[in-house]
Amino acid sequence: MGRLIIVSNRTPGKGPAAGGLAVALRKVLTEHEGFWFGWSGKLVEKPEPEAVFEDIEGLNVGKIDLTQHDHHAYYAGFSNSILWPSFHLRLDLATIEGHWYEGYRRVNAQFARALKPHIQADDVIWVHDYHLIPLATELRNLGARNRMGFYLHIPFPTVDALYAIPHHNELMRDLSRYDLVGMQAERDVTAFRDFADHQAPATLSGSPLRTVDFSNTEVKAFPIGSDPDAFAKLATTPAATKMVKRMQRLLEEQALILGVDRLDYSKGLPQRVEAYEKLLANNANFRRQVHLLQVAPPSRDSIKEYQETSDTLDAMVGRVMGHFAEPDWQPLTYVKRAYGQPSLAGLYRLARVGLVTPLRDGMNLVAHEFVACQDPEDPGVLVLSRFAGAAEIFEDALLVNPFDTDETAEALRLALQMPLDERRTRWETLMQAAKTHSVDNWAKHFLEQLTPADGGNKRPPVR
Ligand code: ADQ
Repeated sequence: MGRLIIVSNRTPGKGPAAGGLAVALRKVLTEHEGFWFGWSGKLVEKPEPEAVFEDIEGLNVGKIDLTQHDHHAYYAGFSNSILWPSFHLRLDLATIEGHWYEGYRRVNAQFARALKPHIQADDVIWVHDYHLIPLATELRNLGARNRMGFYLHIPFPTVDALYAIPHHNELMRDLSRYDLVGMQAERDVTAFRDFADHQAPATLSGSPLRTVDFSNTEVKAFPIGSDPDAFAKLATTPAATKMVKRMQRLLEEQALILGVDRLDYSKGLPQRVEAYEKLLANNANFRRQVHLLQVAPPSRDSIKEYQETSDTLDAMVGRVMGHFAEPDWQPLTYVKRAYGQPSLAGLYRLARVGLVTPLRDGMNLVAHEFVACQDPEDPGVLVLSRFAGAAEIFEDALLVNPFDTDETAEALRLALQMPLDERRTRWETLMQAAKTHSVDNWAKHFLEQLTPADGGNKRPPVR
């Protein structure tokens, strides 16, 4: 294959990469040359039309600036107030403002205009996530005939939720301009096919344009993962061990139940606290024996629905504390900030239960990281939402319906009382799955599929 161009909303910054994804893609880029392209993070009054290229710790990065007005419509607006809630089946939390779509398309067109002059004929382009669905259309409009792949990090919506998104047909046509569309899970591919096979009948206008032709687009599940070997190592480093020791002193003999999430309504945090409340209410013997640590740094807090989730969680945490805390015992700790990977790895290792209960999630890397950090001799138990993509590969977790807080409370009880033999057997299978689905394998499989030995088809420009 030729060079690889990775495009995402934000380009990676300086310093240690925040997540496994950035590390894995960085590795792929060093193998294939090429560059990473995206928004610089800067808002300016009049962006330069040309991208600025910079070497960031050996990685070639092309960036553009955006206007505040466009960025708001594209990011907080269409991407995160329409696409994110709808794709997570939270139509009740979607806000629809018509002009956001224009801003979304404007930014995608701006990305394409700045990127096109840097594309060579045999470059392969890999576009990431829901912010950039129209990018292939915009690039093909400018004459690009390269192989292009798109990876959706979040779940694909059911047909009805998709129909609730303004301009959904254009978005689906945009997806048909990619050669390969990668999804997290089989359920997402099924939902996509459901749309492709049963497209809505023409409405009043009867426009024949309503049918989208996917005959040149391959759609497949490529479940993402973590770097389990790196996390396993990290979990026993001095930095991780320091965290473990400090926590052990605080916890004394209590079993730690751990939640780690961005503060997002899709992560099911209020339901999780409610399940914990039920565990304590139904099993008085667990009081003073267990402790829930929920780490949840705020995200997207300019969006009203995120602030509301934060307020709801504050109130629930206060309720559980008020109800169960004693002068010398606290049932839970809620920390609203992010931690570095070494500290997280230590917490994962110490936890008796990893509580990962999103209402809906593309994959959920916290589940992978938790599994990778366990002590093989004395592993903790993963309680996992069946609505996370991770449930398709971690069948040996205790799978729960996160809406059913009685069921989650019962899973917590089983996890806390699970005998060592069963914990080991389950963990071994989970760790095997985490290794099979490592982030390196994910990137390798996606790129192999995107770049067939014969070079694949050359698409004609759109116009
Ligand atoms: P996210 O919704 O951000 O990602 P997730 O996969 O769970 O969700 O987490 C991403 C990363 O953030 C993990 O590496 C985790 O360690 C880190 N993280 C989360 N909370 C943290 C905290 N409190 N402190 C420090 N680090 C924290 C989107 C999709 C997911 C999909 C990923 C990758 O929503 O479904 O798994 O992309 O494709």
